[in-house]
Amino acid sequence: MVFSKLWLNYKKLDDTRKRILISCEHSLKESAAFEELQTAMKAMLPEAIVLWKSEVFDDDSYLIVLGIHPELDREEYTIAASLNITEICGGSEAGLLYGVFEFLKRTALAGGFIGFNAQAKPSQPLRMLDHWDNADGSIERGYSGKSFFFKDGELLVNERTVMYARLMASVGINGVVINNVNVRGSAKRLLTKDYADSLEELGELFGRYGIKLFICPDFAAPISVGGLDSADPLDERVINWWKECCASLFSRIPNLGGFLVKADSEGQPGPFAYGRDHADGANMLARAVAPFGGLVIWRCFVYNCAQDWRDLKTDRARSGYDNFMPLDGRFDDNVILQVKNGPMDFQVREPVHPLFGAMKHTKLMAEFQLAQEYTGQQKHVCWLVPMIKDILGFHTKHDMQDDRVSRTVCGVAAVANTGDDFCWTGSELAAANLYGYGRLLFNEDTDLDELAEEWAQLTFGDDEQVISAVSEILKGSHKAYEDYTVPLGLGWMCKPNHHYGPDPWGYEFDRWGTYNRADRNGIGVDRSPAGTGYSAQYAPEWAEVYGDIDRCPDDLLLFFHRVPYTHKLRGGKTVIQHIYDAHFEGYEQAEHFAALWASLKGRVDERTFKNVSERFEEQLNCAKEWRDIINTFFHRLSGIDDKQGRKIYN
Ligand code: GCV
Repeated sequence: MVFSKLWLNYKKLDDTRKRILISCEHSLKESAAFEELQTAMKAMLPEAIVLWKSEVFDDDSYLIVLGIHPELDREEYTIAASLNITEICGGSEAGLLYGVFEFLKRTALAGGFIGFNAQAKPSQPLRMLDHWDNADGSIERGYSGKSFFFKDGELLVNERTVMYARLMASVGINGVVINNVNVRGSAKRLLTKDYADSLEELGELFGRYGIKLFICPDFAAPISVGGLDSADPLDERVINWWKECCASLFSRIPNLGGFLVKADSEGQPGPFAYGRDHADGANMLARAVAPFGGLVIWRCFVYNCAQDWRDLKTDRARSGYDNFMPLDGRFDDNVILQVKNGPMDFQVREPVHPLFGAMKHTKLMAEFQLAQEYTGQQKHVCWLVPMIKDILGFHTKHDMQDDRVSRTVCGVAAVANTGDDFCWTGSELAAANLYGYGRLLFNEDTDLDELAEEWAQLTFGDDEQVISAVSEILKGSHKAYEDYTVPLGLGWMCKPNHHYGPDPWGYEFDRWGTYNRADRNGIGVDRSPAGTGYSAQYAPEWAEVYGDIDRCPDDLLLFFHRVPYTHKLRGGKTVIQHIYDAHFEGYEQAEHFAALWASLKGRVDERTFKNVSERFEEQLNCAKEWRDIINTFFHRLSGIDDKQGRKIYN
């Protein structure tokens, strides 16, 4: 099995010491923290021997003391490092492991042992990755090969899953959902004895790295695997079926964290079929997992996906709030509602979901998508971490002490961008999303310039030119992608179904509630109070700003308002001129990034160079399509020329 170690590919240190001494209680010798340290030290100091609790401490030794200090929080750590001795303490084995990874990271970046003190605990309690892996080995919206969790219906636990757990723990992930929220095929049987042994084994492996295992159950399992004729959450037979199912599941898999559920959404079964609501459905499952400390994470991605485009009143953006806000306060304590970052569906630009901060009596989690479904499918570089940071830092203006999104949630999840290809993420550069996501959730104040450089150095080595080029590419990539694709928050100008490449009217006459309403007079969707009323779902301050065409931020203008092409943005340009400029400039940026990457030939290894170069070639072809199709589309509709007279095809 050949796969990259990504940022855990430790390089040799500039140090000649002959002995690494690891001192700890006997019980910690079996811990992942100890093992990680051992593995890393062997790679960093290949000539040294690694010993446990040795007495021989001299000038030729480096001593690392590991301990558990219960007065620290469970996932907290402290590090006191010097040139000869380092002491790492955790509030539990998980905290200790995070401390060890932090020590290793700083040592790797410095190229040798250094003196520093650190104390940290995660900003977010729940830091999850959701895999959309199907039991047959395919991945919904997967751009990195096949699943490494499933093959032909079988659940895999092997070297690759061990490496996965190490990588995830190293950036602080503490919960992983292994299967698709659309539960298909054999995945419906995950609840049965068929998967008992492999789930137990995977659960144990994850547990060793501080990661809870989650699965997506089929809401209709009482029918699909239980043989009942109903999945009604208020039916006693159904309730008992789930209770028994969970009792046996949790007794077999002690490290099971619970369930993630997509119900009544895009064809998935749910409580609506029985005239029940989402609180009925979620609470029924929550009561079945509660005796085992389990959680039910219930998704709010519920909307009418059989809409008529002629219907101008129904607004998909409203649906999450409309469905769930009236249920605030009705969910059990162990239910968490998982809310996508925006009201539509992981577009390159959307407003923050209005449920954050609004549901004051319900636990919420934010959901992002590292899999770049709408952001270039891991062929285009699009570093999403700055966007995630902005959204988590967004002030909801709801009446609360700290109104930032990050403080209104008890966790964050992201759809994973991994698969079984050599580099895990299709493009080697897409791993920066995985790394940055985890690090940001652990420390939401992380400096993004440093983060980009740190990832580049850990991944590609110490060459300054490589680090600076790669971090420049990452940092500018989201803006460039937004510029050459969909303007001003409009969304949905991609090709239907697979969502790659431009098609300005691809979703215009469809059933998904995804319309831009472009015509010769103007563009955008009126979601102000005079339109669909969506803007009123925000706290009053934002409702006023978003609802007012003159105060709405430029980058969301067309999400909230319908305007003529000659409408002036707050920055002074007309909408149409902005569209032309952004598309030409975005493409030029992509060209600049490709050239920067090309300048690294010979400075990164040949395979990596080829992997990224091929994707840049594709990115440029596709970006040119976006530029020319979108510019031409709007030129034809508006009849207004580009002031700079650049080439637009007619
Ligand atoms: C897993 C979008 C994607 C679907 C995905 C869905 C969801 O609609 O295109 O593939 O289904 O989101 O988040 O449930």
